[in-house]
Amino acid sequence: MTKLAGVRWGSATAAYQIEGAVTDGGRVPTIWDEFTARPGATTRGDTGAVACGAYDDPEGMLDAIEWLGLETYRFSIAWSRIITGPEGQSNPEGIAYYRRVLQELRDRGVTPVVTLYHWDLPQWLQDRGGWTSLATTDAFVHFANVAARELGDLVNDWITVNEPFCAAFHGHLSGLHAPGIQDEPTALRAALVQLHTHGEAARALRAINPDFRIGLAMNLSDLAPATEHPEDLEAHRRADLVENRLFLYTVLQGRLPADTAAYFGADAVSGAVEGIDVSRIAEPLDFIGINYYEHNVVCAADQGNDLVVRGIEKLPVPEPRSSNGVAVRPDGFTRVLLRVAALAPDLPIWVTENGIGLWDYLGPDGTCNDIERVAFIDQYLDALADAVTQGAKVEAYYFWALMDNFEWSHGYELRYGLFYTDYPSGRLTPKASAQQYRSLIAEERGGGADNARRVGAAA
Ligand code: IFM
Repeated sequence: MTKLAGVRWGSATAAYQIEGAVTDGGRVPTIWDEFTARPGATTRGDTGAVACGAYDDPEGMLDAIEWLGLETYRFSIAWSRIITGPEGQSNPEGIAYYRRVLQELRDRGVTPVVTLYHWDLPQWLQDRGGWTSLATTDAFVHFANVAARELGDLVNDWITVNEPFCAAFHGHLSGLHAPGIQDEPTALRAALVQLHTHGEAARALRAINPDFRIGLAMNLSDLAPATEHPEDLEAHRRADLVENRLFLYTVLQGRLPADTAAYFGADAVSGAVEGIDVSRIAEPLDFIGINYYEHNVVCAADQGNDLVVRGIEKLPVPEPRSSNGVAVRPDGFTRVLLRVAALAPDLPIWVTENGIGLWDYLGPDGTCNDIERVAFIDQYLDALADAVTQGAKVEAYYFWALMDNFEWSHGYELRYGLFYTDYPSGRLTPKASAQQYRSLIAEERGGGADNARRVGAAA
């Protein structure tokens, strides 16, 4: 694995997915509290009310990080724990919680990367228009300023927004995510307001400390046309516009892809950019965060079967695939990284998420033998090495996730963790994949199995 010598090894989580304690510590309600209360919104009606209990007791999480020997840990801070309402008051209890986690990470030699927005918009902002309103940008910049001032002595690396595609198109078109709206022009506006917010927040953070490293995390999918027929090529282009180019090109180039108006319509585009200077979205980045999960083959279809992109059908995904039907295609990971590298050759890439959702379980001996995830890690790290060999400047890799957590509309059924979470106790058990990732990190950091014992706490 020496081709990956320069890569920093990490894992990731997000606030609503792990913290629980949604009414404690001065936290105010978010769109996910409201959404999960709707009948049928999530599998079995699961909510993030308890999750992994990381707010009440972060020790298990911190021990897991140390046991793995992670060099870096990516997590999000909940806007709703830091700013408690329209007047912009900050909440000392929320700030104290994150300071404690950050100090513990520092004491354990782990570099934090903090995501500011991982989908948990305060409900009071949703009530005033949410991601369709530029007032949300102002509120976010205020939150970013408070976070940077209160936590900036313990954090140098910031991610403004996570996966704006999902927050925009699943939150406002498919309706699978909070706030559960189903309207295409609204989704496009939500995408643009988030990108605009990213640019404004990046400038605000830099003004506070020019040494901060700032990026955003976008999920990009690897898409292939089913055939070379012009209709399928056009279907592929449409899917690529909505899932990839709208975000990637706009952030890197400061202009919308040329086919945006042809797909969404001129009126929707002019509504989406109202009050926004698109060129300012391309604020220079210190790194680009790439979350990679999806590979799909698409063809043209009148009715279509995609909840977001019109006029396309995604073909059935052959084995191997995750428990929720996502293709295991490491070659797609290589392609996505090389695509980004070709567009921005000098920009460091941080793989801010990569992982697989499985219906994991503990066997009678109390262990979780997640052989599919073990194979996944082997294959995807080979794919990462291929991309690096071909010129992708990858500096960091964060496995999603550190531990099983609240998987949005899938609730707790679908598990992504290296650690198995026992709900609701929050007890963590390392899966076979955690053992594997730990050994790999130890080897990469130099020192093989002996070092695995040194860098990790006792199991
Ligand atoms: O759990 C999510 C995460 O919050 C965002 N990226 C994809 C993960 C797996 O679905």
